[in-house]
Amino acid sequence: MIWDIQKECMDREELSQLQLERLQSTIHRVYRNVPFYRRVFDKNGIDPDGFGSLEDISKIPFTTKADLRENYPYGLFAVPLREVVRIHTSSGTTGMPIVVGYTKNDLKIWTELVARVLTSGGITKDDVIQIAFNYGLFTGAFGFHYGAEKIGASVIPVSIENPKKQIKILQDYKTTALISTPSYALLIANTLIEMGINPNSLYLKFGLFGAEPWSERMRQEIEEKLKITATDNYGLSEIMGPGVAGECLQKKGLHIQEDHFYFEIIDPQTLQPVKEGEVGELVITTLTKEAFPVLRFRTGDLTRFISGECACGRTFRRIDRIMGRTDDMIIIRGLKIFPSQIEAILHEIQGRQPNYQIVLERNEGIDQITIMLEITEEIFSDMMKEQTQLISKIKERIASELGLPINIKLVEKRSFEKRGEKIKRVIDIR
Ligand code: DLL
Repeated sequence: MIWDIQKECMDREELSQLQLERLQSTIHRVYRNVPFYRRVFDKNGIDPDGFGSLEDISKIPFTTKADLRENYPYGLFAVPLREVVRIHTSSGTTGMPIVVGYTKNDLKIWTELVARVLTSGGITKDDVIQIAFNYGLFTGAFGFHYGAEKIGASVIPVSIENPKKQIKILQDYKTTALISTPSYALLIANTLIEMGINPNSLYLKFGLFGAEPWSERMRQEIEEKLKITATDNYGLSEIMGPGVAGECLQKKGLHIQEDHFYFEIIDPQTLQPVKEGEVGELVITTLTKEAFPVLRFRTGDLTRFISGECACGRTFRRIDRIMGRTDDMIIIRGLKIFPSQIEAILHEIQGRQPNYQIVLERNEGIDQITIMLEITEEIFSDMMKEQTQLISKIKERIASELGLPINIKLVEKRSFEKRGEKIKRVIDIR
């Protein structure tokens, strides 16, 4: 049996009706229970009864990360704390974390939605799932854990460990699916190769990866090195955690869970909806959340809607893989650049997924950009010539393709190893 797929195959009209009813009830709930939203509605003269169609959502101002931060820790909860049965936080790479709560019903829905994305990534009750996300305040591990149990798979809650220990468990426990960040999966794959272990000797078939940006090239590298099918999973704690969107085995975009969330894509500058298929910032409204509902939350994540039907049969729309974050856009000397553009060039030159950090500094009023790039032991330990050649090749390519003069600093292998946590690519100390 394919778990619950019928729910993702709704007729569009029926879906819009369901979304509207759920939106109306969410609006009433937040107006009644969340002083922040009541103030927003009253200040803008918005009548909570004035939502006769989904398009009316455009009357509501966007909710930003700053709004959530200002209400730290519990200011935006729509239920009393005694109704809350679980608390997580956003990973908080910048500033204060955002505290999110779940009622019993929220956890039930979260579990169901994760079960859906696991199923769409190929997982069944016969799988043995190794969860290599950090168990803690981060939503990744617990989210996948309960979803996988709901399907009836066998869950191994390894959490983050050194890659050799992960590999021992992959081998001994006959793991069939790995769940982690893509960069950690690649670290495990590279460690496997260094240890001389043949990936075909493992039982691994599937990898569900997410929580940080990755590229199609990186997917291919992971799939080849681990001999698996790898799918992309997207989510964020402010909305729920993993389970917001996930790829099916077609690997042509991530299906969004439209019966529980309303998705918009806007131009981050004009704040108007982009044209169908254009890239913009993803905005999400929760439709069923009880403890921590949010209206028109600006995720900061850049993507686009993918049009057309998916061969898997799900009718829920798809978004493209996250292309970057609005706040990761590097604006330097008037040029707008995303780390993914630099990454693609590094990948091509090195022939494998690069491990790097981009440092932005200001020297005597002039912005400088330095790429700290990890290199292999061979290149690092000897051969000044090879190092110099590599540096000038990268400099030339970046100058000609992005029009940007850069500095490069080569660093030893594993300088940025983050043991499975999210990798931060841009350090701005200007
Ligand atoms: O990262 C939830 C999650 C856990 C998703 C496990 C998937 C798998 P946060 O820690 O709140 O929640 O971080 C959310 O991470 O706004 C994106 O910028 C980024 N992100 C999440 N998934 C992806 C992805 C979890 N598949 C923030 N591709 C989001 C690119 C992603 N970026």
